[in-house]
Amino acid sequence: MRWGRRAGVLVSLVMLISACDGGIRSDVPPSPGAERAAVVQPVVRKNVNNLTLEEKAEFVEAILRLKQARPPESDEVGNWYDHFVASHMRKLVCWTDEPNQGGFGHNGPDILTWHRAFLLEFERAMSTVMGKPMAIPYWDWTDPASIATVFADDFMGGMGDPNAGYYVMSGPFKKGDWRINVKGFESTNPGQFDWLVRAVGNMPGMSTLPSREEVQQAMLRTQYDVAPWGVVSDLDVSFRAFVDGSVNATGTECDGGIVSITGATTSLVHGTVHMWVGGADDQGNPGSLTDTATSPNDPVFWLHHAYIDLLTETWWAANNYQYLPVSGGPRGSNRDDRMWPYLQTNGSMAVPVETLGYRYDALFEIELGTTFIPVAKWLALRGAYNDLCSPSASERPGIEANSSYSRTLSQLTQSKYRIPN
Ligand SMILES: [Cu+2]
Repeated sequence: MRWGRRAGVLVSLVMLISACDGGIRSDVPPSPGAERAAVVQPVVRKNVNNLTLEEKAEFVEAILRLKQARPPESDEVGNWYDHFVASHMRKLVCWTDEPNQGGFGHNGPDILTWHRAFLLEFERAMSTVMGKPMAIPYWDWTDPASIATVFADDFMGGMGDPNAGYYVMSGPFKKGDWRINVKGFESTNPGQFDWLVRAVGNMPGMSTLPSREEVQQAMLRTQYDVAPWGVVSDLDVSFRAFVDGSVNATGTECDGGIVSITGATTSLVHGTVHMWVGGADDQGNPGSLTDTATSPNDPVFWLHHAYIDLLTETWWAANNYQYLPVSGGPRGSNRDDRMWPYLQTNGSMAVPVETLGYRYDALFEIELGTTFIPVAKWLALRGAYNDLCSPSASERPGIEANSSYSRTLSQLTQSKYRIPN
């Protein structure tokens, strides 16, 4: 056992060393975060509930410092934090203006790979401004106890105040302190708010967070993704589409210069959390986390996407790090396509997170009665059970099986907001 553990450490060391020259690079000067290469152990991304007061304060401090720091030189936005918001928005600018734009990083297979790279760039930027290795914590929103931790004044600050236009009025990112500079296009962001808006749970049909059961359903999907590799991909098959979360979408369109989804009636996992936190104000204007393009304006974005990345890692670890499509997918979404503006390919992100310099304090596990078991073991057990006991049971349950998916959003189409991703 002891030897095994040591051998494991050795292997991760070798992996780390071989990953040293494979850090995140982009067309803009890279975040000067070379520290990662010198770090022997991967940084640990912890559940927000497991953070010490000091760790919470440091995460907040890193964000505040980035908002004060100069951005990478070629970027025209005012500070390093806003560089990330602008960079996220550029991914969603409709094709035509940038021949090398690549994929959209949303609504398709590259959402999980591009955001993995995006979080790594952010983590390195945090490490630079803090002068030490930093890790993004994650928010397991299936755990009701986490809500109080996240929306506390010593962390992400309060939920928006309904009597003050749903502006965040307390904590480090409150109105008057945390200015929104990158506002997105008016077509998808009609509010154009100067401060953070969290109309939590105020969007019709989006009053509850995704359940643990919903996440377990995601873990049952048998392929990373499936043709036609987009918002209409089969939710019964595609892990990516299920986690991405657009239900009944008919396609995407260019709306005021930004890519947006058409036809979605409700959402799952990832999209639901965006809309639960951001919500919509009483006039239907999207809150900060609701507006897809500029959603990193709300620092909750990082906690949410770290958990999406944890779920991705969980599924990948149980499915041999499968990435699809290998070829034939939309621009930028194939395995060997670059994740513009990063130089790396989608496939380079479909690897154990330790090789990228971080790990999670735990992966998602399946709840079975009073115990929790790893997803890979559960899939194996399930397969064995199906083989032995009921041939017909090997069919995966459809999403209709769970009533929590039947939320409808009839008012969605009448409102100004869009399903974020
Ligand atoms: Cu995004």
